[in-house]
Amino acid sequence: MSITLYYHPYSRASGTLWALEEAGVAYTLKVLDLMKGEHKGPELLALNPMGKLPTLVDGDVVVTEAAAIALYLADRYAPGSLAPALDTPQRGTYLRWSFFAPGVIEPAVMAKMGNWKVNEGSAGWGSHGSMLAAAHSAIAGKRFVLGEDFSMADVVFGGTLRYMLDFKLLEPAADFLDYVERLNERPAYQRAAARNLAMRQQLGLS
Ligand SMILES: N[C@@H](CCC(=O)N[C@@H](CS)C(=O)NCC(=O)O)C(=O)O
Repeated sequence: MSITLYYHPYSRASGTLWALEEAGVAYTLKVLDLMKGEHKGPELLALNPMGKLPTLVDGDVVVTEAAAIALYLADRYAPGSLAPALDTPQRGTYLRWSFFAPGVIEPAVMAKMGNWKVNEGSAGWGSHGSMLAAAHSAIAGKRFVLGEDFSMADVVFGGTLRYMLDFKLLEPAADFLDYVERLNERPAYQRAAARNLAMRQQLGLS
């Protein structure tokens, strides 16, 4: 089986590269130039009708959505370590914050940036303030989302926080910064960051 990640270094696929490094699997990057619109070409559209990155192909399996890809890799290649076993209480916490990142943090931040007028009771992401309170609670008094143990939920949840902080889309609260600092110490993250940087340089982007 071979794994291919459709990728661009300035996309969510850069976070998927971290997930792949954590999972410790071999993979090939297929670079699609977002500036040239290559992601809207027939090759990617046949795999992902959204024409978006990341898209992962693992043998006959196609997985899209950055969070789904990360959870897939953990279940498939690191069960019981990066993904808590199905019958453990940690599983609920693991899923909760993994879904919270794309389902609540991302749209709540977009809603605030775009000044969207929505009914907060109907919108799944609620209010920006309640999203923030919940996000702080996820790591309160803990090293990682599950407590002492790092998991793929940290790649998803923590990766989202890192992105939001880097782009100044979230206030740099001390607990968020400390948590991201802990994540940045992971050797797999450092390998991914180095590869993302090398890819940007190779593409003449930095
Ligand atoms: N919901 C998707 C969003 C993917 C997404 O929006 N990717 C961006 C790059 S970060 C993209 O491919 N944009 C190009 C486009 O839509 O034209 C996920 O979480 O993976």
